[in-house]
Parts: sequence; C-alpha cells; structure tokens
Amino acid sequence: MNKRIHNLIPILAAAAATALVCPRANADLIDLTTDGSGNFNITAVPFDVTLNQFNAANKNNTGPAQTVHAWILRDSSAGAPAPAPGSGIPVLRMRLTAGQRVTVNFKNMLPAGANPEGASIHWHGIELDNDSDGVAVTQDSVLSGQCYTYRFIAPRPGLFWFHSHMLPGNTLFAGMYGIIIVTDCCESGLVSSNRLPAANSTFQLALSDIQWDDRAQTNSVNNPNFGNVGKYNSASITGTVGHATVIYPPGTFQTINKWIHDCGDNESGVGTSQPGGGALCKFASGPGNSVLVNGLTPEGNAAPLAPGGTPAPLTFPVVPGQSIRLQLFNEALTRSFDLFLVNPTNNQTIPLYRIGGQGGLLDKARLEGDDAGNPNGGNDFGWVSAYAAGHISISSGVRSDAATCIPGNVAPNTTLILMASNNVTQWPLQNQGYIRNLFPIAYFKVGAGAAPAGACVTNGYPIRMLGGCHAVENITNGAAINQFIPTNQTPAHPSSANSTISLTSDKSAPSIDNLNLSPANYPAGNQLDVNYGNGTAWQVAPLATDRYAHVGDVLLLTVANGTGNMGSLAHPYHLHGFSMQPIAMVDDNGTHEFGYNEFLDTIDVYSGQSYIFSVRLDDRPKLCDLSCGSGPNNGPVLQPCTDGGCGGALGRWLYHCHIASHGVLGMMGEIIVLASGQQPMGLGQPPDTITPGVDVLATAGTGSQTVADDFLWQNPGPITHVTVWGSWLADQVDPGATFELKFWTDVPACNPMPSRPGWQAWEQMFPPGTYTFSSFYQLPPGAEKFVDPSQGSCIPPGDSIIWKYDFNLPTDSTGFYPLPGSPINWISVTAYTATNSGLRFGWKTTPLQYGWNDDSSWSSTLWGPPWSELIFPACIQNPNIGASMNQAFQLYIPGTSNCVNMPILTNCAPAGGPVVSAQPPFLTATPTGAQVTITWAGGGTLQSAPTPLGPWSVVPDSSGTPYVTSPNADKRFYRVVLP
Ligand SMILES: [Cu+2]
Repeated sequence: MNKRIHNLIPILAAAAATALVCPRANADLIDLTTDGSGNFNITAVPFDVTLNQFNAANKNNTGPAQTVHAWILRDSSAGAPAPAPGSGIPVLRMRLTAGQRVTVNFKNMLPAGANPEGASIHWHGIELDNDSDGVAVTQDSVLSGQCYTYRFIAPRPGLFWFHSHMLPGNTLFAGMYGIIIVTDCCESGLVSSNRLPAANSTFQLALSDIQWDDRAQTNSVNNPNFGNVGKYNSASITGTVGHATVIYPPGTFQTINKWIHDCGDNESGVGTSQPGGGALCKFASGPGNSVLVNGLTPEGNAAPLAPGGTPAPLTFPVVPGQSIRLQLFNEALTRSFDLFLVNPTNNQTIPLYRIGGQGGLLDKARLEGDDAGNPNGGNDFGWVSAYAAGHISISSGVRSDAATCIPGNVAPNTTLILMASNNVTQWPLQNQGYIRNLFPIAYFKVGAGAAPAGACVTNGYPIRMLGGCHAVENITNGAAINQFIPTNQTPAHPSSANSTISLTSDKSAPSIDNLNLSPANYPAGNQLDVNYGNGTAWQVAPLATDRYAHVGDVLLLTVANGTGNMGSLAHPYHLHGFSMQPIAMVDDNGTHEFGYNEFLDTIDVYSGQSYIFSVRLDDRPKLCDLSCGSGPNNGPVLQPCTDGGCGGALGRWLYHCHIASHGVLGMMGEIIVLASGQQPMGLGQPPDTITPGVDVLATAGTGSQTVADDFLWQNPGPITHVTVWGSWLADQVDPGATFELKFWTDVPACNPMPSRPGWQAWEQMFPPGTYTFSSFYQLPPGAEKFVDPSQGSCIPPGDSIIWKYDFNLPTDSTGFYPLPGSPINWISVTAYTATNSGLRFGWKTTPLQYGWNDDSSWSSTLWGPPWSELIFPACIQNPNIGASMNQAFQLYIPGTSNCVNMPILTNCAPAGGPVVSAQPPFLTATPTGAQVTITWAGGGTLQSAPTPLGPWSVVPDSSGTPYVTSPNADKRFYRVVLP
C-alpha cells in the first residue's frame, strides 16, 4: 500500500467542518466565445469573488466564506455572459484546433493605481510568432485602459494555458489565468471511435493557489486591505523595504509584486537582507495557502463524503467501469502538485496513465512514477521520480493529460478523491505552514448504471496507433546538430555559447550559470523591470545568460539543476516559443534515456539532475500584433513589424524557472533566434542609470562639438538603425534639434596617442521629423552631471532625464556598409540646436562593464580632429572618477530568414510524416469446455499477468494466435505486445 495516504481518513474527518459557499454549477470552466474566425475578446477586470478562508487550525480551506478582491480575465465578446458573482474565480477555457489562426483582443481594465506593471497575455507553450509571446522583451506592457491585439497560429495540439507575463506576476496570483486546449483530427478521431474518453468523460482541472489579506478576521481591526490578494505577515517586516528607497510602514499591504521587487533591491544592496534570502523574499516565493481548482476551493463545502452531505464544489459524477480522462493544468506561481486518485473506502490508489499533455498525445500511454513492485511501471528510466507509480506530477506551469477507468467493483455512492501531495522532499517551498501536505483536488462520485462506451486506458495503450495517426516525431534522429553562436562580438555584449544551461544560486539568489542579474548589472532595464508602454520593452539589454542561435538550427540543450545550496529545490524549467524533446536525464546514478518521443515546454528539474533536450528552432509565419487604436492611450507602442509567411521565429525567447520569484530574481535567460547568416550585435552600451552616468557635451557651437566611440563590426551591412541615449543640460530639451551621425575608421593607439577616429566613412544629418525621441529614464533633479570636456569640468545644474534618440539609416546603396580593413569603427554624434538657443545636448555614458575597447573621444571641431580621449573628471563625484568613458548607443543590422517554416503539427494521416498504421491487437477469449481459447489478429507476443498492473510476463507456451489454456482458480490478464 502507498504510504502517502496513511493519514487520509483523519483528513476527511477534518473536512466535515462546515462552511457554505454556493459553487458554480459543476465547477465549470467558462468557454470563451468566438466568432468562428478565431477572434476572441479578453478583458482584465477587478472582480470580487467568494472563497473559503484558510482554516489555520486544520490547515485546510473550510474556514468562513470571504470576499476576495481578485483580478480576473473575462470574456468580453458581445453577448458573452458576465462572470457570475459569488463563488470562485471564473476560469476561461479556450478551445482551438491545430493550425488555427487566432486573434485575441486584450484589454486591461484593472485600476491603474493597483496595477502599475500593467499586463499582457503569455500563451504558455504555444509555438507562436515572437511578438505575440506577451513578455517584457517582445512587447510593451498593456497599461490600465490600454488594449492590445495578439495574432498568431497555434500549430501543435496539446494542453496550454495563458496568463499575464508582465513581471513579477501578481496578476497571475490574483486570478488572471485560463486554459487552452488545442486538438487535431487525430484526437477527435480517437474520441469519436471511443478509443479515448468522450467529452462528457473528460474533466479539465485548472489548479492554482491564492492568498489574501484576511487580518480583519483575526483581530477585528477595520483593515482597508481586507480581501486584497497578496497577504503577508506584517510582524516580520522590519527595516527599509520596497523598490528603490520607498519605505513601507509595518502593516502596510503590498502586492506580491512589491515583495519580489524588494528581494531584487535587497540583492542590489538597497535593503537590509542578504541577496534574495531575506525574510521578504519568502513572501514572494512561497505558495498561497488556499489551493484553487477551477477557481474554487475544493474542500469549501460540507462533508462531501458524509451520507446526505452537500456535494463539494468539485464533484463529478461517474459510474463503475467508466473510462475517464483528466486534463490537468498547474497554473500556480510556485506550487507543485503530486496527484493521485484514491478510493477512500479501502485506501486503494487507482493508477492514472499519462496519455499526453504539453505537446499533444503520446504514442503510448505511460504509467509514471516509482514503484519497485511494478516492472512495467513508470520507473522505466531507472531514476527516482519522487512520486509514486500511477501518480501524475505537475510542477508550476506543467500540464498533463491522463486517463484511467473507474474500477468496475467500486461500490455505488463511493466518492473517489483526486488527492494532491505537497511532496516537500523535492518542493520544500511548499512546506511553509500553509495548507497541509495532503489535500483533496476533486471528487468523483460513483453512481449506478452502465458505463458509456470507451476503452480503458492502461499502461502501454497504443494511443496514436489506434487512430492511424502520425507517430510523435523524433527531431534528433538524422538531424545535423548546431551549436549556440559564440558572441565574442562587440560592443561588449554579454551572452554564452555554452550548451549547458545551469540553474544555480549565486550568493543564494536564483541565477543561471552563476551570473548575477541584479539591477546593478543591468542599468538600462532588465528582466526585473516592468515596462511602461513607451517602446522601451524591446530595447531591454540582452542578458549575460542569453544564448544566440539561427532559425532552423537543431540544438542539443542541457539543463542542469546545480542549486545545491538552495536546498534540494526542484526548478520547473520553461522555454518559450519552442518545444523541447527530452532525450535523457543524467544524475549520479548514470544516464537514463527517454524511450519515447515527446515535446515539452516546461519540465521539473530536480536538484542534481541534468536533462538533455533537442530543440529545433522552426520558423513560422509572422502575424504582427496590433495596437487597438491610435493615440497614446489606446495601446502600447508597437515594435516595427511586417506580416509574412516566415520570420515569426526570429526574436527573443525567454527561458526561466517557472517559480515566479526564482525567475524574477535571476533564474532567467533568453534564446535569441537570428535570421540565417545574421550575427549577434545587440545592444552594446546601454545608458548608465545607476551610478549614474554623465553626459558629455556634444553640441555644435560649444567647446565640445563632436563626441565619438568605437565598436567592432564583423557583419554584412548595412547598419539600419542607431539608438543614442543622452540628456539636455538642465533638462531643457530642444525638440527642433538636428543630429549629425558619422562613422569613421579606426586609428589604433600608439604611444602617447590614444586610439581615435581616422577618416570619415559615412555621414548624415537628421533634421527634426527624421528621427524619434522619447523619455527613457528619470533620476532625481540634478542627479546626473553634465561634463564639458573642453573645460574639464561639470556644468551646473546637470540634468535628470535620459532621452532615447532613434535614427533609421538608409538601407540602399547610400547606407553604411562594412569597410575593408580593420573591423573596428567609430560612431560620432553632434547636436545642432536652434541658433543662440543656448541649449546643450550631452551624450550619456555607459556603465564601466559595458564599455568596449578604447576610451571614447571628443573634439572641439565639427570635422573631427584633433581628438582627445574621455576620462571621468573629478567633478562627477562618483566612483568612476579617473575611469575610461564609453558612450551609450546601440546599432542594428538586418538579417534574412531562410523561410523554412514549422509545419502545422496535426497528427492526422496521411500527409507530412510517418504514419502508425498498424491496428492494435484485439484479444478474444472463447471458453470451450474447461479450456479458453485466446485469439487475435496479427503477430506479437502474448503476455499474461495476475493483475492489470502486472507484473507481465511472456506466456511461455504460446507461439502466437490462437492460444489455448486451461484456466485454474486464479484470475489472469492477457495482452499482446507488438515488436
Ligand atoms: Cu526555481
């Protein structure tokens, strides 16, 4: 017997404490309406819901019903029913077919003050085109009142889900999530032929958790934050906390977003705790204390198992012998679930067989989990899974498709329970004094009557074969394996070509490759920062954890969990945009190969494990996203985009630990997919917003008219776009300024002369209207020094606003192409202001660690020479005094797409790939006197076992059909295994 359920009965007794919340009928998910053309409308709104309070005494959710100020996603299509007030978070369900074009109009109607980070929709697991990925490097945040239209194709069947990906994730914790089911004709054929359970035997369960401020319940104080999502223990908050220098008085409610920011600030030294390890971080990284299933607390009602008891909200009727399918979605920020179906009357676990999930249906059903007594069980990799055979384990972000049959001998009126274990061995985060370690998820009440038609799925059930569908593709066999692109390119821009992505803990903060992603290292904005709808999102600097590759590449990727000093934490690794095919898992006991093909986007990596994946960077059509209107308040700034038949795979794709706080604190990177032949260039030198940087006078008619910096350029041209960051003295901006950009050759250093620009290779004037500019960052007044190198001094009063200037360069023959000779070039900037205006432009410096090669140079002339190197002068009064200056700029070059598109991955026969055409053997047992004759069509090897779970062994005296045996008193089960 499974030791995990020994304490089941006492738990059920505890659940008898009553509280009454009216459930939504049947705990239904809410189907999104669509117009038949794949158009959907989703709006984020605040919405009060009723949930049962956490009962601290019993560690369950049978406390009194409370009103929770949640945020939800609602169906805003014309005619769609309004979400019903009352119990539970309404969870949306989107149904798609593989290859379908989807348009989703998203609107953020959350209150602006409570939602400073805005929102987006990330379509978790869908291999869509890059600008629809819904993250802070592919789009600007959709701020309160704004809207945004996603356009993409869902190419692969499977179970997916959606949520806002504007970090750090309070929107998800507050209730903004939904599920996506993508089906194809393979699956629909299997369902219609009763090879897989029908729709009314298929149950989708969207698992999540939540926590809210319920202090009014315990101290009767009129708490204005009562019911807000994101509870914390105010008694533990001491010292300076909050983003930047904001101090929150003890007892002030803050969202989970705030706590995660606080952890980031701790890391950069603003707070008082150790990096990422302070008490504050624990609020952001722990699971909520109330588990939600389809938006409801599953044990929120009176004794579901007691005779005459009120049915619990998540009770589904079944009958003995019924084939059922559970589609399980983990949409929690942090929490993992170890799920198993149990009959509480005899403590027997009814095994669940995994038939698919993230990447669609498997070729064969699998019994997973460890069980030494089960030779055909899920332990076929020979490694410790930390959950028992017949269980389904889903960590944050993971989905699983499972099936089983209700045993025929279950007594009517028995209620089977889908239980969850916290499994604190691998997931110690969950053991934080919240809900107990074993709790119910859903109930299956067994009634009387005949089971509907439907085959019972068992281990090895040949799913795809039964539908004559394509087998799951193996993308490794025969493929040329590519490597990540080494990026010794400069301007210095970080990345790694290492094919092993190490999940690590740098100074106890979650990290990748032990690289620190704190704000101090990413002054131009990093993955910790939300963005503000102004176009900065897609200018965020690449991370040191990034990898570059070309579209169409097949990569072998190793993801290793090396977070030993964080305890034995498992980290659910999530790659955006591409599915990973697991090949092997390596641990201390050796290499364990996956014996089957599957595609995953999220997988739980335990401490000490390394997973080896194949990832093929398939291209796909480009469908540009849209702002829903013109004008600044109608939508965020969009990046330039053109619809096309290919190129959708190009761009920046995040990978990260799906435990929200781990990702936000640094366990995050990107795979940046370049066009064929394109080399990484990226953002070389971002503006220094932290130290902060200084501005070097670069204005015609002043003592310093030209400022130049060098860069390395080894790509085909031309340079298509230049971004320059700078400020205006006293923040007095000249909107009518003309800018002059020049490119120069390089004169290497030769003592005593420093390196400097050589001859002028290209020049263009940019009058007003031919460039764009926007406010990029603001510091306190006068925080930035404004340096006039001709005087060697700073000009008061300095400035506070960093402006970003963007210039499009010609792409025809008049553009700037690589020069013969040295790949080192210089770029110079001069601003021409209105005559006698006295306004002065300065070119911002980049942080020291970004500065490439030689110091930047300045000149008193408009034509260049004589050049002098730039060193931070004493007047800047910061630690950079005496260091070499480099300026803040970014260059862009084009690439090409090879236009090899990802196929629409329907699994239907016959076109497009190998087809599994063999029909499964169907055994017929015919009694003849004292003998039984077993017959089947075709070949294969007959096996028998005492139970359907095995152990299976080859029937020694069988040489094929028919097989005649003389049964004795024992039950025997037979099956045929095909070669
Ligand atoms: Cu993690």
